[in-house]
Amino acid sequence: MTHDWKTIKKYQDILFEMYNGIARITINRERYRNAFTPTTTAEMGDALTYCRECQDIYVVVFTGAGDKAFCSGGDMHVKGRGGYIDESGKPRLTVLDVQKQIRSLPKPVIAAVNGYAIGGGNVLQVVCDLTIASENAIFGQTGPKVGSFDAGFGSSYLASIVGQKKAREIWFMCRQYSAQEALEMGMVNKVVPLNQLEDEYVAWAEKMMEYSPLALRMIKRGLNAELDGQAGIQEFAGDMTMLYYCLDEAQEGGRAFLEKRKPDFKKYPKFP
Ligand code: S0N
Repeated sequence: MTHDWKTIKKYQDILFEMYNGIARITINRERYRNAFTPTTTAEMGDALTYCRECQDIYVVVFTGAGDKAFCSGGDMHVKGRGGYIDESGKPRLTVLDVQKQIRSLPKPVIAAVNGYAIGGGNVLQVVCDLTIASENAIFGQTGPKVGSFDAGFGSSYLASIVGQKKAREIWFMCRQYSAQEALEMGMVNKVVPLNQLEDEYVAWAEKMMEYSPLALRMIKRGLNAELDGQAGIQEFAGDMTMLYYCLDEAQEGGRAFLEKRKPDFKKYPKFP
């Protein structure tokens, strides 16, 4: 079944749509197996910023246009010295910013992998919180073969999912893996026939939408914090501060300062 997706905003390289609290970002470069350029990643970043701000969006889905590819990584046509060359001639590696935005987004992100997830395209699905793949999906890294690599999330976060030996195999051997193999190594959560992919990710998103957004947010923060060092702790602590600011105890401090009196923190409950 296809759902009644409504366009949120029009872009050049992506589709950005919404259905029932779910935002869907589709890389729309089918001609190039949905490879991304700096324009594509800038648009993905802009859409993710919207998703962060919008109160009506609960879950974000990434997918690719057509039935052949989710994403084939950086577009080789614009790969230059120092990065992928943007329209003004500057080299950029802006997919890294998109990866950070996905991990930082306080809402679940699902990758709906509908074909090849190769190179930076595989890293993109790896950094999403959940991955649902169609049976025709194929996963792999090509970096050492084509003169690139992602030694950040693309390697270390991958290793935290599939294990160090398997991550090294994936990168050193540049093999391609079937959806079933990806499932067996824990790189995807579920495999379904291609014609059931949309129903499946909508069902997963709608199930999560029945649950407490704040609980999901804090779980995501905690899982990230374990791996992301100080940057992860900063985000986790930021959300703790947000929650603290919701308490009367936190309000008392600021109020007392403005009223030029000593704060009275003793009246607030202390849990054992
Ligand atoms: C995906 C593959 C396996 C699909 O094979 P298939 O189905 O046989 O199709 P093809 O005939 O090969 O492709 C159809 C047309 O699409 C073009 N095309 C495919 N992929 C790309 C691409 N990545 N860039 C540009 N064009 C692409 C083909 O050329 C073909 O066009 P025509 O019809 O004109 O011949 C197969 O296509 C494949 O292997 N593709 C290459 C995949 C690959 O190697 N990707 C890795 C690219 N590198 C990265 O992703 C770098 C990582 C990265 O992005 C990064 C890392 C760290 C820090 C920053 C960055 C950053 O870039 O920002």
